[in-house]
Order: sequence, then C-alpha cells, then structure tokens
Amino acid sequence: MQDAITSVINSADVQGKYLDGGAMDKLKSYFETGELRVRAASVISANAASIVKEAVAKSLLYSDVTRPGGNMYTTRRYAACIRDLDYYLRYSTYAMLAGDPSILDERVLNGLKETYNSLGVPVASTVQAIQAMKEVTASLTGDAAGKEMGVYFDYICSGLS
Ligand SMILES: CCC1=C(C)/C(=C/C2=NC(=C\c3[nH]c(/C=C4\NC(=O)[C@H](C)[C@H]4CC)c(C)c3CCC(=O)O)/C(CCC(=O)O)=C2C)NC1=O
Repeated sequence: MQDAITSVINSADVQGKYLDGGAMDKLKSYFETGELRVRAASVISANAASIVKEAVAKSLLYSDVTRPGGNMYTTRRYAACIRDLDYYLRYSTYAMLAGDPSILDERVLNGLKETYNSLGVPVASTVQAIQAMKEVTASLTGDAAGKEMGVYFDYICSGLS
C-alpha cells in the first residue's frame, strides 16, 4: 500500500532526484486537506451502518436483485451484499485518508470482477449501490470531503466494470 507521500517520494527516488515543483504541490495539497480527511473519516466511521443502509434503500431495495431469483434474494446473499458495501465504504475511507488508491487495487479489486462474474453478482447494480453510497456520504461529510471520497468510490466502480 502507498500513500500520497510515499508515492511522490518513490517516484523521485527512482530518478535519484529531490522533489520537483509538481511533487511539492501534490504534497502541499495533501497536507492542506489533512484535517478535512481525518474529520470525514470519523464522520464516516460513526455512521457507516446507516450510510450502507440508506444507500441500499436508494438503489437496490424493491428492484429485481432483491426479488426471488435476484442475486440479493435470500438472507444469506442479502447479508453478503451489505457486507461487500461495507468493505467498499471502509476501504474507500482508508484510500481517502492515504490520498492514494493503491490499497483498493491490492485488497479489494484484486480478483473481484472474476469472483462477481462466477457468482452472478450483477456489476451494474453494484455500481449503482456504490454511487448511492457516494451521494449519502457526501451529504454527511460535506462537499469537499465528499468529492475526495468520490474519487475512490469511482475507482472501485471502474475497477469492477
Ligand atoms: C475486502 C475485500 C473483499 C471483497 C470486496 C469481497 C467480496 C465478495 N463478495 C462475495 C459474494 C457476494 N457478493 C454479493 C453482492 C451483491 N449482490 C447483489 O445483487 C448486489 C448488487 C451486491 C451488493 C451491492 C452477494 C449477493 C454475494 C454472495 C453470492 C453467492 O454466494 O451466491 C464473495 C464470494 C465469497 C462470499 O460469499 O463471501 C466475495 C469474495 N470479499 C472480500 O474479502
């Protein structure tokens, strides 16, 4: 896993150079948004269960996936879906704190698409639910932090698609 600092330093180190202006700007904006990130992470962790619940209500409930024959039908599969959304929320929060998406590649997206395809988990509905979490999260954290989180929710959606 990388963060905004290690990724900038690693790429300078590969070239054997001090940080250039662009790298300094990246670090500056990362440090300037530090408090925003930490505050957002605590709001999200205090409200994680209700963020997931509200996102499901907005996107999946009473749709084909929750009806008999749908992939979320039966308590076991419903619970698996809720658990997956909670993973996406938690790992997006880690990535937002780190200012870097690499943790999503390593711990969430690695092999996920293949798993979903083999179990018939519908990617389009999953993406809808993640987009709903993005909206619900932004409404709780405010626009600036919501935008930061949005980067990582979108990253998961494109990794799944
Ligand atoms: C931390 C990294 C990590 C991720 C991301 C993860 C995902 C993940 N989701 C799974 C299943 C599943 N995922 C879903 C999810 C859904 N079905 C729908 O219709 C909805 C649209 C959607 C929720 C948004 C469902 C229903 C299953 C169970 C499918 C089955 O067993 O038939 C499975 C198969 C094994 C299991 O059932 O636990 C994995 C590995 N596991 C991990 O360790």
